[in-house]
Amino acid sequence: MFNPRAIADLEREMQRIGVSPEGIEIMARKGKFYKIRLENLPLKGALILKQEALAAGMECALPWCTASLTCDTTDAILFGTKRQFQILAEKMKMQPFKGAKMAEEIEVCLENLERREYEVRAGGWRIRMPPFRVMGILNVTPDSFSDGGKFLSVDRAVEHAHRMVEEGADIIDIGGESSRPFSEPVSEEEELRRVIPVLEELDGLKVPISIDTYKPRVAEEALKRGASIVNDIYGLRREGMAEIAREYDAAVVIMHMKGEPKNMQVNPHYEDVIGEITRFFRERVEFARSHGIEDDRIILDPGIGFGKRLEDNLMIIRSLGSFRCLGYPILMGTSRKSFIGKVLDLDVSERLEGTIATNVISLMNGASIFRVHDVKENVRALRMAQAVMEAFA
Ligand code: 7PJ
Repeated sequence: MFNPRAIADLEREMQRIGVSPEGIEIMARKGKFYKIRLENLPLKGALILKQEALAAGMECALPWCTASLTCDTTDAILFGTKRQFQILAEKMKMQPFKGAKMAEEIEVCLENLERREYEVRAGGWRIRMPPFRVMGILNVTPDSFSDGGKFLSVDRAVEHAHRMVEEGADIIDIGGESSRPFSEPVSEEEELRRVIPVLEELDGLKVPISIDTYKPRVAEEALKRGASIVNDIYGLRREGMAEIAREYDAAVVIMHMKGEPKNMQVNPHYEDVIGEITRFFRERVEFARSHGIEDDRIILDPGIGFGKRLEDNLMIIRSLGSFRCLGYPILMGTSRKSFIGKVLDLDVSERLEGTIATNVISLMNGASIFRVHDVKENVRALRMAQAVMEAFA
């Protein structure tokens, strides 16, 4: 939808034919095309919104029930240029039936969609983006689907972590419970037994460590031993997790998952996968904030493969940009996952190229952090993609 590169190219082309700086500024706003969805609007407010949108020369799509006046609330899809959105927001500020609230939502979303830089605080670390960041996966489980068992001994896990850092990993993500589809949970004790010795050996590592767990106690023990990010596939839904993240000033990855690993791939179904994940993110962000977790400690992750069909995963990668409306950096975990195997008909050991393709497109669509097994190869591909995206920008 909104492509900052295309705008930069448009501005440069105007410069080349000698357009004045003032003129470029005014006109560039008409070259930025956005789509924003507003939810749960009162019917009367939505009808005013539609009138004002049309008056500004843009569009506001509403469902049939708003024309027949048979619903009380509705969603709306707005699309138009940045200039048109600005005119619309000014007009809506003065309107009744939640006009001011809609105006504010439009302005906040517009600002977030244009945002290109994030800084995440994780314990004492500050993680700036861009550049993109790569999170290297360190599985210390006997049953992880792609490298299960390989890094079970502490020494080998530690060695692998160091190798990933040498290859360009900016974060090391340690996990002691497999969350592959249909897997059974492991006990807290077993998970601790797997991850704690590795964490102790990684003391002093020169990049931040994240702990891939949904168990508050495992998170706490890891944070005590130097981890600074809680990577939670349950999105802080387990009792006590938010409090612990807050207490240790950790950053949190809030991931979307439908169901649990045990049952998530049993007939997953969405009416509207992007809308559903967006609502989940909004609710979870509010929850995190209400527990004292600050905005610059929050990372969002749509949870590729967690209760999603092939078409859902593909749609999420395509539509990633719309999550940027919320204003948080986006993490993507596509590495070697089965949707790649389905498209390419390839076994898990043969999914590197597919992983790279999904990561490059996600980068272009606004993702900032990439969780991968193959650090060196993904770093190279993403750096190359970034160079093309930033050429002359
Ligand atoms: C993800 C994860 C992911 C985040 C796993 C696997 C399954 N954490 N942990 N995002 N996936 N944040 O690596 O295939 O996609 S475990």
